[in-house]
Amino acid sequence: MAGVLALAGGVGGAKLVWGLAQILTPDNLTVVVNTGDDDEFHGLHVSPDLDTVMYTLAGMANPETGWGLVGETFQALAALQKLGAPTWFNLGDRDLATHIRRTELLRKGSTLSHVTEQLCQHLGVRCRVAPMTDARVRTTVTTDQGVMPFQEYFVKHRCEPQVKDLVFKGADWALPSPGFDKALREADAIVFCPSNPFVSIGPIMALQGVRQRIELFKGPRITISPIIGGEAVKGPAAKMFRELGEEPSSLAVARRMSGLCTHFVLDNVDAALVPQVVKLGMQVEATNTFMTTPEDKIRLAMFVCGLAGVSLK
Ligand code: FO1
Repeated sequence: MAGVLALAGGVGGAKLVWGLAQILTPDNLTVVVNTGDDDEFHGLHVSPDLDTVMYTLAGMANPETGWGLVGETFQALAALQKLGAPTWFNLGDRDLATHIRRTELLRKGSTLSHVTEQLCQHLGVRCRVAPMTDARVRTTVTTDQGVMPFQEYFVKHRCEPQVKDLVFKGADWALPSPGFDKALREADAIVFCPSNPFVSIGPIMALQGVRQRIELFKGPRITISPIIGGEAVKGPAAKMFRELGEEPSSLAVARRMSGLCTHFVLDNVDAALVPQVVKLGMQVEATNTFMTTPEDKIRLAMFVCGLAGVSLK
């Protein structure tokens, strides 16, 4: 049984993934993660969304930020700063170990899929976690302040520049990773976690053949809207909608997912939008999608698995 294929970006997606991992057996959950945000810092390959998902599943994530490790220190970064290195991207001491290990294995010829599998195994993550692709795909943001790599836009400029366009460099030729490919063939249901539709789900959909394969997928395909009451729970999704010419709402998310999804889950506060989303051809459900406590995450995961018709642990 292949169960659920969950597609996720960083913090928001990781919360639902954690809930799914509590209620599904490990062989019934494959998590495929955006790698368009990946970048190199201090010569090290950093995969922020993969690490957010991995640390969350391992119970090691920093609960305040959602990314990085709990109880982290930043002595290496302070030392790098003293040596004149740019340190706007906050890499913690223990987090650096992940990037050193990943970079070493990649340099020895491993794929990002294999490295991710190894890291997850050592951290005790039991479900399958795979990068969206083993090829190099990089999200670049065209803004009123110029074109910049995603992390420069997100962290260095705190998402302040006005977004004019997003390009997923390399995506046209990038094939889905072996784990993604297998899950697309074998999963019973696909879940689009509540991640940024532009920069988390967008790069995954831009990979060669993926959109078409999801459109043709036979089982339930369920999106959980990352927009609640016109605002993103975290991150720049709402701002991006505005800057790219649309009012942020669950309806705007649903329009982007129309044709890809069979089911759309929005928050109770957006229940008035249900009839308009139904017109887009999806089964629509309203529930509490705001996740803070472990119970919230498990409850939403159970709701989603109920729609997906997958059996629980
Ligand atoms: N996000 C920030 O807002 N500031 C940071 O300094 C930062 C450092 C960082 C280090 C490692 C890592 O895995 C993630 C990190 N993130 C940081 C999060 C990351 O930039 C974003 O969450 C994602 O790329 C967007 O999903």
